[in-house]
Amino acid sequence: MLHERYYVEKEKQEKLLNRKNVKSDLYNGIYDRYEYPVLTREHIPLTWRYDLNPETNPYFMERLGINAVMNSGAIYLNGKYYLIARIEGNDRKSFFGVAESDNGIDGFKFWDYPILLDDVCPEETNVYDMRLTKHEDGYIYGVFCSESKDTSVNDLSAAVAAAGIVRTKDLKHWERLDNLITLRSPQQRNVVLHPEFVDGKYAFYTRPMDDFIDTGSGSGIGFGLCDDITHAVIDEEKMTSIRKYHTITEAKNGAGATPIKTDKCWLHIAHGVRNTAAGLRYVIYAFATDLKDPSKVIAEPSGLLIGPRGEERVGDVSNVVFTNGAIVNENNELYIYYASSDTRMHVATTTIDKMLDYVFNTPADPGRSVECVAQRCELIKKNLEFLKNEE
Ligand code: M1P
Repeated sequence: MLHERYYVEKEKQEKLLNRKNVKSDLYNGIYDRYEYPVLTREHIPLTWRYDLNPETNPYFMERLGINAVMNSGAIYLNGKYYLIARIEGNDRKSFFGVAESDNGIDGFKFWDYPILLDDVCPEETNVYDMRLTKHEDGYIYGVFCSESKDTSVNDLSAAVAAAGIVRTKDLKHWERLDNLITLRSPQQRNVVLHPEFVDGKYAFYTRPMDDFIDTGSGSGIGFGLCDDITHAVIDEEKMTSIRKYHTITEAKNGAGATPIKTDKCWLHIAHGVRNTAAGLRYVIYAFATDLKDPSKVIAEPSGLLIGPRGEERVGDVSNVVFTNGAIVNENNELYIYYASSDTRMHVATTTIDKMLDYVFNTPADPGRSVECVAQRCELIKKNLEFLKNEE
């Protein structure tokens, strides 16, 4: 017989899983936000957390608790919306689980088991933030951060970040490939595989780093080519979207969702980080690159696309929004999945048309207050004249 509390928790969870999401009233014309997160730790199946047998768990205690569900890769397959969520146990170790929804805004349910990766790196301690790429070679690739202890220095918390690579055709069977090697960058995080071959090679967006937290001399989102995805090695990394002084990317930035091919450009949705007295602040921004040369930035609107708002601002790592997955469906509707404060997952919805309008028609950051005011005065002047003519 099951513990009576099981039924209470089960009912609570069913209610959560069946709750309809509603658009929030925050308006900017660019995208819609939603009232409720799409995934939280409460979405994790009870079977992953509790021992359901009252003989071995008489108090119905969580035996393997979950702390957070966040930074999720996303993919649209056969009319369903899938998130490969980063799930963090109470033990601080992250792993991946597949959650499926019919409409992309609510009803996400985890499959029965999390993903058990091949144990090919004995030194690997933690894995997180998978980006999914439906590549033209026929595979779905997952590129994620593979973190190990840095044993070369006398510092208990020193770590090394590398890009792990897996591939699948069905999200069920995952083949682990060699970690990416970047010959000129000691560490990598936020690596994303481009969906098409470039010059006949696999192309990666990288984020060169000198250190685990600080990017140091790394000046932005890199781009590099490699011949063999099964033993991926990148020599040269050229820069795409670069960090700039006194902008949202001053401290660091990183590729986010896998770039989306449109009629006009590759659309990128990435993250930028700046430092504040309250610590690092992570926001989401967008830019466009050339269809023929996906490393060449052709438009970069000023400032942030999505910033942490309301309760999104608070969590395990507060003042953070972070994306590593977006979906475009057959109606050219865009679902941007983002985590808030390393704690829960949300969605913002828009369309490809709106995003193209946003990236190409939002003015670029002129770089200095006086020029920003001039930019705004020009808009106000045009508006006042327009209003006068309308009245
Ligand atoms: O805590 C905020 C984010 O920090 C890291 O991002 P970045 O590499 O740009 O600093 C990542 O570890 C990410 O998982 C996390 O959400």
